[in-house]
Amino acid sequence: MARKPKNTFSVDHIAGGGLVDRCRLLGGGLTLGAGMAASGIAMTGPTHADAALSEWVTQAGETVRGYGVPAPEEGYVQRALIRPYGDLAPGYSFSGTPLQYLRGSITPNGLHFEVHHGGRPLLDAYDHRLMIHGLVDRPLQFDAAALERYPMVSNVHFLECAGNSGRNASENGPPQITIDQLHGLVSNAEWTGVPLNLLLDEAGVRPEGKWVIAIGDDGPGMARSIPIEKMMGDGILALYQNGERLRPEQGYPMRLLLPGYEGNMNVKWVTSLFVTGSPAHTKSESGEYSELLADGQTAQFTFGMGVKSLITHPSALMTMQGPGFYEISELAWSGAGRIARVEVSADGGQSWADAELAGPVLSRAVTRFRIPWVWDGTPTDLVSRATDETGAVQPTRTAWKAKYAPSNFLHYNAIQPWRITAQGEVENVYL
Ligand SMILES: Nc1nc2c(c(=O)[nH]1)N[C@H]1C(S)=C(S)[C@@H](COP(=O)(O)O)O[C@H]1N2
Ligand SMILES: [Mo]
Repeated sequence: MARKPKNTFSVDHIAGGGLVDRCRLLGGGLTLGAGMAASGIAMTGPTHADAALSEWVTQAGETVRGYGVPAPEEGYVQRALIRPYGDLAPGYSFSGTPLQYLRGSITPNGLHFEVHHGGRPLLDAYDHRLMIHGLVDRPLQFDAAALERYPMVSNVHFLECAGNSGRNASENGPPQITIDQLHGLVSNAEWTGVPLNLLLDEAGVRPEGKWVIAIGDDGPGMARSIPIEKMMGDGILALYQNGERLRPEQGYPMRLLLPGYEGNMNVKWVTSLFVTGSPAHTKSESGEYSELLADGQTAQFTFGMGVKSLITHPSALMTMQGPGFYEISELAWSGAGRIARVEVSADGGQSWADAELAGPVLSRAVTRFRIPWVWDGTPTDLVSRATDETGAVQPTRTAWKAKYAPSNFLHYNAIQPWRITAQGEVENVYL
């Protein structure tokens, strides 16, 4: 049988704009040759084997070290620092995960996004206590050492700030900023800790105890009311993040981790869980984190984050390296469960193809999706749209805006189109 000729442009297009079937690409003998442009660098001159020995192979290398750090060449991979009020409120500060430089689904601990309402407290972790009190039979307190003796669980979950992507809600947009600045307040980690139901059961929640008011040991008086069912259901008192103890930025020595719930409910440096019969209506929930709706009403207690996806490669302010082959790579997550599907369009939403998911697809965790694409060099819009296992579909910006008052920017989960210009520039657009 004749072998398939190499370097032919025999791509099965599965939707408009150059989207390619990934099975054909990786399993079907298709090679990335001359027609595909994403080929390796042609070798010229002497091979490495012929060349003189490099300096570093003739001497001993560096010795072992106690805690590894990234290669110095990767030093530019940093969180985007965002200080809305500058020196007027230096503690009130965020940092965005540089999604444009990451290719997996887990966020390295040093790059997990941060939101501090009053700065990262310089607390005494050895003295730190968590109190469980209020409507309980036995008020209890725990330090981190005591908690080490309890059974723990490890689960991968995303955390997303309710304000993430909110700048896309602006009528003065679309903002031309990189994806870490625009969408970086989402990260994904494996959280290990003690299930909260163990601790609440030990304290003995009384039948009238329906809510838990959680307070952190930092300045800004962040406090949230959490339904007892969530705390008892899948709430975790997290002590570890991707295997090591929590980073100070993430709430060391302990934080709440409420899978799928908006970031601010995941109280860091948590020091008090006060069991009550009704919510406290703290300023964090009545003032800061309630969405003004189109009809003038306020949506209070919108706990879960909506279904969402983002193309990270390419994304805003990147420059394409000419026409030819690319892999479009993207992230998707939902506060309601697993991601069921992500569709991608390379022609501004006229036609769609399913992206391939890079498993495991976990509940309320970030999933990476990929789809091959051959760009013909003409201007086009790349779009992705996620659906979760409950059937919820990521809305268009127009549909999202119609729900809310013009000023609202919280819980922004609309689809994100990226425009590829003829010059290969990538821009943020509203479709
Ligand atoms: N005690 C305390 N908990 C807090 C905050 C805070 O400022 N203080 N910020 C909240 C907000 S708004 C978010 S989005 C998440 C961010 O978690 P991270 O910084 O670990 O990413 O923590 C929440 N928990
Ligand atoms: Mo947040």
